[in-house]
Amino acid sequence: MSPTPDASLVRIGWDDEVEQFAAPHLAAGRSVGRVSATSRGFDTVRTPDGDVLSDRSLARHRAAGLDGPPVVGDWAAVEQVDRAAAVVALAPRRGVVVRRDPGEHADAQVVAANVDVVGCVFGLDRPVSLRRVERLLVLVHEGGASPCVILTKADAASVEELRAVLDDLATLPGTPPVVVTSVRTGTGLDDINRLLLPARTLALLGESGAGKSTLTNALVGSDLQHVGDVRARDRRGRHTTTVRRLLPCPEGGAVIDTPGLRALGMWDAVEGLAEAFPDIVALAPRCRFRNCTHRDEPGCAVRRAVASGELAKARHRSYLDLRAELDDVEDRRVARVRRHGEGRRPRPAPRVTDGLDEIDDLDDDVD
Ligand SMILES: Nc1nc2c(ncn2[C@@H]2O[C@H](COP(=O)(O)OP(=O)(O)OP(=O)(O)O)[C@@H](O)[C@H]2O)c(=O)[nH]1
Ligand SMILES: [Mg+2]
Repeated sequence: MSPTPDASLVRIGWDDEVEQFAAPHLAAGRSVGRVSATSRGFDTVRTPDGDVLSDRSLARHRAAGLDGPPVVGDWAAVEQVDRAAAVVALAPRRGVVVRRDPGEHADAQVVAANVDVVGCVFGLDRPVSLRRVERLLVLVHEGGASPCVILTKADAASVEELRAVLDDLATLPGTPPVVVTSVRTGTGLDDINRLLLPARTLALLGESGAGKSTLTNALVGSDLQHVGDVRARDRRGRHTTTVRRLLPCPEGGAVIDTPGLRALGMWDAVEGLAEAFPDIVALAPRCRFRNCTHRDEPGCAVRRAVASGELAKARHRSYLDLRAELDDVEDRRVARVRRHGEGRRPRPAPRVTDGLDEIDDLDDDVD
């Protein structure tokens, strides 16, 4: 019979699948917990015996057949190696956030693992770009988590401004759930708390200054995360958060706070693209050519829909841009595989970097 699972881990998502992964490790005297922070060289793993600092140089992820080192949200088995601790196995990941590594454009970067809901966070103190929302949705769909748009700082927007943003979001087919919040007035916090129950994981993604850490603090009920003010000129943030961190919430569930995204490049998100653009997918069978790219082919039903006003021009443009970016990623990936003298598959393992690598200035490549 397996021992009773630790209540604090059950509250942040320990379930039967994790139990299955954990059983042989526990039997072998290792501890199993959830990665709550990653930084250069060390990963913090929350275990029933407290936080364990695992030395990444000792982690045996390659030997254990893992794609890369642990990321925040992973369930990990930790072994004592001499006087240090090392992660020796990771549970299969469900619901990941993967983007193109901003430094290495032919690599993937897993941002967080075992995520149930991704909150795409936008501050209402500055314009909300529908194109950014679309881009985030593609990424979230591809990773298998549920998307949710979180509009923060409701107290900083007029009723008309809020209405305009909500109307814009409503034009997206299959509009994701939208939650409007303000930490000043408490608006929407109950709704977010409900997303976390009973033991779900919410990852917050968005630009610097959007209010991710402020919201995290409100959800965990304590000022654990640093908060920075935004520039008066353009309401941009100052990249206050530099590492990803998973924090348990008092009622159950966990929130993952992440550094502000400067670059949100696509990585292998063809399925995510299709899910985020069901309107274009629905039109495609009416194109003359089965492999129509909806760019300039004759008899293209998508372009016809744009001409007739059935499909917004900006949405078509957005689709084409994201598609081109994915093709570019694929070309680079294939070129890399060729350079390494392998076949097209299996693809090279995504390289995983720690949160500090997010700090590279590609701020404007998103819109
Ligand atoms: N008026 C108002 N301001 C808010 C609200 N939430 C956050 N802010 C402010 O927005 C600014 C940025 O907040 P942060 O939580 O640091 O933003 P962040 O998304 O974590 O930023 P990075 O860590 O840089 O990515 C701070 O000055 C907060 O006080 C809100 O609900 N209302
Ligand atoms: Mg922050």
